Amino acid sequence: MDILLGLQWGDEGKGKVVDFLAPKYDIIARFQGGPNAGHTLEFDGKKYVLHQIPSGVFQAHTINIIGSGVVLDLNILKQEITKLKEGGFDVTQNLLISKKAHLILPSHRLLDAAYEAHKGKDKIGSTLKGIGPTYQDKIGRLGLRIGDILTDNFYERYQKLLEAHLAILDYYKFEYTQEQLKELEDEYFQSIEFIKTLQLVDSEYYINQALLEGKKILAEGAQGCLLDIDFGSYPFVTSSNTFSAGASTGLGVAPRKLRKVFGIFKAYCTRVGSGPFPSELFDDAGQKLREEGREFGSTTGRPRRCGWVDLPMLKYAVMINGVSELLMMKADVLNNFDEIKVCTHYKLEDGTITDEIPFDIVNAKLEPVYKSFKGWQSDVSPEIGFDGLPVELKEYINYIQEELEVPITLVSVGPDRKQTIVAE
Ligand code: 2SA
Ligand code: MG
Repeated sequence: MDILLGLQWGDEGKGKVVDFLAPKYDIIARFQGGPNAGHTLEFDGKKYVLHQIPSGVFQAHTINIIGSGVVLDLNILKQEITKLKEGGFDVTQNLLISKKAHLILPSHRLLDAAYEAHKGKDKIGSTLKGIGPTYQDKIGRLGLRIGDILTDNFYERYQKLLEAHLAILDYYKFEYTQEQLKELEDEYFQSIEFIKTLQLVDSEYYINQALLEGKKILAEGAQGCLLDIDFGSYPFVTSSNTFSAGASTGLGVAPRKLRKVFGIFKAYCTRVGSGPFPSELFDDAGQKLREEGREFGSTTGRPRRCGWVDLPMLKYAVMINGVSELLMMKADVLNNFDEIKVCTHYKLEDGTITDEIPFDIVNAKLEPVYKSFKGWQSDVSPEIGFDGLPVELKEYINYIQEELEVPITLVSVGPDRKQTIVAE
């Protein structure tokens, strides 16, 4: 099984690359996260955003699996499936959902909002999709899973958990109306009936059997490695293991069956939500990156924070993920820049220069140390191939791959499937 994951704070372009690589795979599987993800794909002049459904759904022969490590919002899943169907893609035949995936309940979403309000100015900047509270219940051994909707006592178990959630909402003095909750619940129970008609499976058996049969599987990461619950800038992280080992725990595949790790990063860097971002730009260059890169959250529409590539972060990501190939995305966004910078080190308060991430990254006062590159100042057509890339872009690519000691094997020069250049 190969893995594709983001090496920054998400939105690196995972959806586009999974869709591009999908013809080489039999199965695409999501292993963590939920509707907080927004994977954007463009082809034939149309744009699609997927939240919970794996990005292989546009390939007729690819099986798509929502693995046990994912948390699912059934309303959003129903909406996603319905919208795809309206667009001419009936995904239900090729979509398998793990019975062990945990359910995001309507009250988890209210809890998410309550916790964020309680944190005030220290809020995480959550997508408010109920991700944190659902993983909390999973780890607290209180949660409900997809397979539970098929059992007789589901409703009683739902009620019991709901009561506990309502007590917490009272504790936080979170205001909501009974109508609001009822509306969410009505839609939820309708969605449950719809989801029951889908293929709910023991996905760990399915995947391991497929591996025995020599099928090729790609695990599709969501968010980014720097948002990992254990290795990200805690507490400004998401609530799952977004790094490569998460594919093992989130799908039930043994570590020794993991092979390639595709690490994907933007030719610059973005972050949405709160938390440290040493190479963030607050000037015209940052604004230009946001505009040229259309950097707005694909789930929430929030403007994304923009900055230069951060090598210490990427080195860390390469280390913990065991990245075997690097894929550089959105290089075209830099087409019209005179100067491009890379943060190579941090200067700490005591003057130390380091390329390691300090433990207290959240409070550390560090200054990025930059190396400057000349921009290529031209459009890059996908037809020119790797060898035909502008010299300045080649220099930029060479520097990064040498520093990270991993080859860059793909450069994306536009949002469309076709705007992709692969190294021979
Ligand atoms: P959550 O909702 O509990 O997972 O939020 C916790 C932090 O994780 C960040 N996060 C994300 N960062 C980038 N992209 C994400 N997906 C969407 C997108 C986000 C959007 O594709 O643009 O539309 O705003 C994503 N999901 C979670 C989040 O910002 C918090 O910092
Ligand atoms: Mg996204």
